[in-house]
Amino acid sequence: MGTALVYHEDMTATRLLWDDPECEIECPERLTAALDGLRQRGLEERCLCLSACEASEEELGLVHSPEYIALVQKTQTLDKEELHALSKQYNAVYFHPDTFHCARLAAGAALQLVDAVLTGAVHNGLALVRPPGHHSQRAAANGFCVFNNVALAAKHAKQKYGLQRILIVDWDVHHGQGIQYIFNDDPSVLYFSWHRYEHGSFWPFLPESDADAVGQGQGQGFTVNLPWNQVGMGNADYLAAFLHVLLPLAFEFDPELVLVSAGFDSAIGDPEGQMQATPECFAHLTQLLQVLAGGRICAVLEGGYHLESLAQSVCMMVQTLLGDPTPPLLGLMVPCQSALESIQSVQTAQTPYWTSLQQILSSSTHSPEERSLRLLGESPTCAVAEDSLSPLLDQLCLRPAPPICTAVASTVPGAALCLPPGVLHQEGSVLREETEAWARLHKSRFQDEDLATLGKILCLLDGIMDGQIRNAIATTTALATAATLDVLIQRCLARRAQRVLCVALGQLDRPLDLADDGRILWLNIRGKDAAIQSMFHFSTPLPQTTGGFLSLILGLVLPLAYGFQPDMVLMALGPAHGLQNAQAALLAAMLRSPVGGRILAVVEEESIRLLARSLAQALHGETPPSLGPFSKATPEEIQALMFLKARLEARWKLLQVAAPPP
Ligand code: Q9C
Ligand code: ZN
Repeated sequence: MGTALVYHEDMTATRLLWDDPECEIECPERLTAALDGLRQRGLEERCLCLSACEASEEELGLVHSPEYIALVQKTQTLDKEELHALSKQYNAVYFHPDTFHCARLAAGAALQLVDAVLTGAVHNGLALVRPPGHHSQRAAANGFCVFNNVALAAKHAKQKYGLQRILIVDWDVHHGQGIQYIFNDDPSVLYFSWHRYEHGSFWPFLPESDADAVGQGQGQGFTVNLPWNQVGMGNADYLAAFLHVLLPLAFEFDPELVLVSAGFDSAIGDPEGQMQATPECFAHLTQLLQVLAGGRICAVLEGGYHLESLAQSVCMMVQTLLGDPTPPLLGLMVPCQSALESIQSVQTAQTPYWTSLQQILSSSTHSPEERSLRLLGESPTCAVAEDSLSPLLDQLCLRPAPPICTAVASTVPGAALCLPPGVLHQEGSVLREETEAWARLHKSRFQDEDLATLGKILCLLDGIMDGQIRNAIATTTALATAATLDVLIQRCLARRAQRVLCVALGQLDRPLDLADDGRILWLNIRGKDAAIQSMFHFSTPLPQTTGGFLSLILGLVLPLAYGFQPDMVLMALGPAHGLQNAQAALLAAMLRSPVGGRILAVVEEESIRLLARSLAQALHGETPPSLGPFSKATPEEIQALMFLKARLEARWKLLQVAAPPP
């Protein structure tokens, strides 16, 4: 099981044969640049490489009319003048004698990828294709697109595998109106697209690209458009869109397969998009999607016209599909005013159809007027920095993946834990004297028999901080959990960690001497009421509904974690933590993204037998099990969350979710 890469060299054959400044950016070098990038980083050889085969006419017929297919077929025999004349009948399209062959390979590649994932040959994959597909319609080429590769993939998954819920995430910077039209009234395909819109003044200039286009008939609520009304959207804006719009809907929808219209013209440097998101952002977007649909992700290349930016973004995505840790996200984690307004407009349009959004909005504590004033005062506007590209592309961090993925040190016999293969037992320990010195600081709270365990846990922590181990699970006696967490925090700081995020569940008191200097962010999930000690220390109850739990993770924990940018996450499950298996796994899986996987989970030993396996699987990169059927958050759960968000968002800007208009 791994990652498929579907490609065929023939797809570099089609190219523009006449002068056309609009079309010249869609060139063969796009594919060779992406592939060279994958080769240089040793990523291609880690994939299962599949050679693309042409889609059959019958397969093309899943989306396109017989007349249109015949017309494209005919272009094989046209001369340059005839090709040029035909091209002009469409918007932003060029034909080449090899277009039919390439476009059939591109569609075929998308179908093969779906087959590879749905037969279980691989977990996920990327089809590197030209021409792109998402603008293409039943009987029309459009925007460099000839056949709609992703729409064909969705139809194929429905028809051949009987899938009932498919999520399409279109992160290309243009609106994939072709996909929207094809599934407009189909509730089995949830289509999400963000796109440069500028209030309708950007190509393809369609009113139906706006947020109020939600689908029709049975399909209402299954088209989700997020129009960007300014250029310069960056990492924080894209993250906010995922955390506050796409992921809540996606969890509620519960897809069986995720298709990504993976256009990288939404990345920094692209002449079409003029956006600012750096290549690592696509690693994060990919990892966030990996918690859905059992990790079944099929990505198909769409746009992306800055060769260097495209190649790096493709590498970031493939690296993440392969399971490597995400590099840190650069930049201030503050969404811009215009992005917040766009997010708000989608929420308003989609609220009638999605329970998960209704709750965020209905309980907003701010009046709309107060809200827009505050946002105006606090949030920067988007701007494209002149020479921002090369430094950002240069400093792209490619930390090597640690040799050991997940390690465990347990007070409970290993056999009792049913750990998945590939998880290593930690035998090493730091020196006895060192352990004793740390324990002495907390004399009353460590028993003699705890010392051996503490030595091993400290060794795990060192392994993670030194890049030898990606992440780890440790158990402690219930009594020693708080003291252990205390020691771990101190040792992180002693080892010069800049920022440590502690997510403490259950009865774990905040260490008394915990510094409030911004180096520790302490979130305790326990008890009945939310409480705030400072901008870095607070607590909130554990929701009992799936809706409440998801809102806690997507609406609070992840925005805080991304805003804090920790070097290390300590996730502690103390006495009476109350987390179920699937909840613990999801929390661990999602906390990996903002910290590049560096999590040390400390679990009191009473619950470890139940939790160890799924926790280890999640840290190891497997998709967490389902939380079960979606249940609506209770008013109390929402109230607690809103209480915290309202007070914390002045410091933690990724928490911002704009209120609906009056
Ligand atoms: N400067 C894809 O990315 N030209 N197609 C727009 C605005 C057409 C983009 C002109 C862009 C088509 C797959
Ligand atoms: Zn595009």
